[in-house]
Amino acid sequence: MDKLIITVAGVGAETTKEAQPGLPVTAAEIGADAARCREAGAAMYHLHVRDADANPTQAREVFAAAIEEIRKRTDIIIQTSTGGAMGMTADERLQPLELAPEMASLTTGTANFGEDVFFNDAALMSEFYQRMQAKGVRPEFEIFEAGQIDNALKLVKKYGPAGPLLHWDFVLGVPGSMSGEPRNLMFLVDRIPEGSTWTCTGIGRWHMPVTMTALALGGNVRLGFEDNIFLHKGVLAKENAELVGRVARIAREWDRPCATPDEARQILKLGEYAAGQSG
Ligand code: KMH
Ligand code: ZN
Repeated sequence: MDKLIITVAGVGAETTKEAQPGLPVTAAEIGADAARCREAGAAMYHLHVRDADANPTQAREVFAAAIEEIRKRTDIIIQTSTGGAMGMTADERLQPLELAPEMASLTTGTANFGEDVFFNDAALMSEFYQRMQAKGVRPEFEIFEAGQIDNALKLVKKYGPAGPLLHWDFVLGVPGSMSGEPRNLMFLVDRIPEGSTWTCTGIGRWHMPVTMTALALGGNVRLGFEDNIFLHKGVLAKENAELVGRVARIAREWDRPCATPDEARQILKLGEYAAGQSG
């Protein structure tokens, strides 16, 4: 079994400082957070950024500042969000790709998201996917519902691969979408092609059930304040690294040490793909 890749979704677009005082929002705070998470066992950082008022933004220059602060401090893999926040346009959401990050998230389908709808129609998905191919950015397919796997596979069939393997992230427990029951994760993992790599995250109370199921199945895990702000029921985590440390500790007890960022790059075969390559 490969080493465990822990991804930290440390900022998100929906979590507020009021709800989680430890939420990193400035570029320097995000850089320091990523470095502490890396020390605690994380290999990847799923990056959202905030403007001066701590509101979510997809502005390229705000991403650039956060990436610079992360890079000053750590070698963690940076995966920029193309999901952004509810109601953003496709053009806004695409901006961080201009910085040619190592990876970026790509949701392949529309999903109910609490009281809102996270909009990703066929035209948007195709455009995002092809833009990632052109820039040599590895997509992480963010799957909230089962049919989104089929949509991702259709993109690969139509436009060609965007890397030597497919990497998936199952996001379970968003109100309005698939829950984090073990049987749901097992069903999704069963449907992705042989040779894929995958991670998963449980939203809110689903954090630990999804994490433990993933460890049992030999998958990877994502966690952090985008997805869950609590260490225990009613007890806020002090920082993202505290959540990383707990999962790293449990995994070690199961003889599954954490991958370093470079080990994760090898497992995911990052870098084995040139910009503009397809087919
Ligand atoms: N903020 C959510 C609406 C992503 O990063 O790609 C979407 C999201 C997905 O966070
Ligand atoms: Zn996100």
